[in-house]
Amino acid sequence: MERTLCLIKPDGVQRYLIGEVINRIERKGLQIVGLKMLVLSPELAAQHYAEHVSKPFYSKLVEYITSGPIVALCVQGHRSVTVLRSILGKTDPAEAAPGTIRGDLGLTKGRNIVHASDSVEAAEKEIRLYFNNSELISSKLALLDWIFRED
Ligand code: IDP
Ligand code: MG
Repeated sequence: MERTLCLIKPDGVQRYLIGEVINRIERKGLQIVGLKMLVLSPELAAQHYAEHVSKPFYSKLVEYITSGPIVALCVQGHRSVTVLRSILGKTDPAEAAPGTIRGDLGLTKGRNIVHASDSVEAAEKEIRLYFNNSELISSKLALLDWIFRED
């Protein structure tokens, strides 16, 4: 089963949206196999957002993501990378579709509540930044047969 990384960013935590985000992930049928709360160091933020280092918004982005506690989730399930990105919605919450986390709960890119890996390769790298193997659960959901059936 594919795995991906989700972060509930500092605004999501401060706005009491941890449960809301987790609820949407679980209701979709994806499984949370790793979960922790932490404050990102500038070093880990730089590793996480290395691809954006030359962007004009980079320093603000690092300030944002290190501004308070975040929740890191390792999420597992059928096509979880694509599915989780669609649950989140477009990067800019002003343009994100209603029904998505960003579309329903956010307004601007600088406060867009959540992160999700954008490819399987990125997911593997990002999961390793936040979790050791011993922190990830390998058991399957008891109800998986009722959630997932090969097309
Ligand atoms: P993503 O989070 O949807 O994958 P990316 O393009 O990877 O979007 O950008 C990473 C994060 O950087 C975004 O989630 C957002 O918080 C922030 N960001 C992206 N573009 C801008 C911008 O133009 N201004 C301010 N912040 C931005
Ligand atoms: Mg991204």
